[in-house]
Amino acid sequence: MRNRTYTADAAPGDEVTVAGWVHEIRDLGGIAFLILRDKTGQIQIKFEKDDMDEDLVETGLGVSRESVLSVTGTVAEEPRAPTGVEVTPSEVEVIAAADTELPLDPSGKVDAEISTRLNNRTLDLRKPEVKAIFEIRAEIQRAARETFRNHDCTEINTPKIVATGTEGGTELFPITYFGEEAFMNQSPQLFKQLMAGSGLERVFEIGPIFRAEEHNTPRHLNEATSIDFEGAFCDHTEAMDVAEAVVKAAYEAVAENCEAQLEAIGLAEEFEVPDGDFPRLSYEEAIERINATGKLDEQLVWGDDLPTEGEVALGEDVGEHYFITDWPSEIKPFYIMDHEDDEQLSTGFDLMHPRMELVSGGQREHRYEHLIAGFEQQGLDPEAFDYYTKMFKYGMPPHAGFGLGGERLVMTILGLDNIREAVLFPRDRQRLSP
Ligand code: ATP
Ligand code: AMO
Repeated sequence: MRNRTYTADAAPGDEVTVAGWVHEIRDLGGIAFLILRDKTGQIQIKFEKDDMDEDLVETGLGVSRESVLSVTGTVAEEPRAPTGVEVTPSEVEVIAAADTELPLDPSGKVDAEISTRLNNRTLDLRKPEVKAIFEIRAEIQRAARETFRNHDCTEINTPKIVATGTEGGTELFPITYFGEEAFMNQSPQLFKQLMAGSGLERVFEIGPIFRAEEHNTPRHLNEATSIDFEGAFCDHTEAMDVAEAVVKAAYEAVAENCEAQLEAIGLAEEFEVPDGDFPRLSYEEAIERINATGKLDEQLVWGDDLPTEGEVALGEDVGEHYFITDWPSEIKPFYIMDHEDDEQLSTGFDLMHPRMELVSGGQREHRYEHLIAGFEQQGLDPEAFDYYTKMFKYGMPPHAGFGLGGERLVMTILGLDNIREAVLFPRDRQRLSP
């Protein structure tokens, strides 16, 4: 609508056309108020029944809640109105009437189960506190893009239909590709490495990853958004610096540019940007500290992967974002490089939020013979990865990178209980539509 004014921009004295949804109608008899809602807020429309055209009053007050309305009128100051101004209408048009039975109450007066909300996302996102999550998510992605660009990275897009997996065979979604077996990609891992060896050198991608994980938890999705980085001539410590910069930039951007959204979610007062460098603990220190908390039934020993309770215990102990470095080589993937002076120790790292893992990364094995040996050690057939491995024969520089879970970043920044709150249309074991 060419002449539409957002409700937040309607100023006293203006003649405006506002359009949006009927949030509420309060009929007090001789006077009635319609609250109209759009993406910027709400505005009161005043109907003085005796002084107004009958048809206009009937149209305005006869509509059902959540119908879409356009109202033309004059804006006046009114201290008793919710936003301090109100519109006296001269024209009212019902653009799209809503059923009187709604599956969900967008005014938020009636609580709804998450499944009802996800089944009716359009209505759910009319609630300011839900909409705010996705405005913040967009801001976080914008901040990530800007940070990568400031680190000389080029944004890339890699295929999501692939011939081979990289992050463990059990988590692949198989599909049929013109009669051939193919998979939904679990990670842009191999493609971003191929680009680190190309003329682009430093790349990033924000895109979907697909994992056929069987478990149903508040922090796993079967389709997630991965924020990936790969840089040529980088080691794992530089990759950690970039990961730290992206996470901090996300918090800073939210604090600076999303005041209204934080307000809507109820976080404006308590929102904090992490300060200082994120501590870097070795895996060995991490298991010692977890054991010292006494919170696990069994003590962890060198070589164990960290169980969820271990991550939680360590998160409570450290109390801020932290890295875990120098993991045992055997529990990191084939593409991660070992330390030169100790083959048992990898350059792999994780960046943890006190609540959960956010990032995995490391320096990559760029030496052809070592890479092939790594495949064999993990029981993978290097032939199947020929498209990848052969590029390591034509001048592959040392490189490092990471993958950051986009929804986990939003979830931890906003303190959301369930990762599904950070996705418009989540994919989990029970949910394939909408
Ligand atoms: P009736 O006599 O049929 O009850 P009325 O037209 O006389 O209706 P008012 O006394 O003018 O109603 O207002 C009813 C209520 O609405 C009051 O509590 C008043 O404070 C409130 N009110 C009046 N005008 C506005 C306004 N522009 N914005 C918000 N609240 C208003
Ligand atoms: P990893 O498998 O650890 O590493 O994934 C990286 C990050 O992605 C997020 N993530 C998920 N988020 C929600 N639901 C899931 N099912 C899910 N799986 C992963 C997590 C995790 O830390 N190729 C490597 C990265 C690299 O080395 O560059 C990889 O994919 O936040």
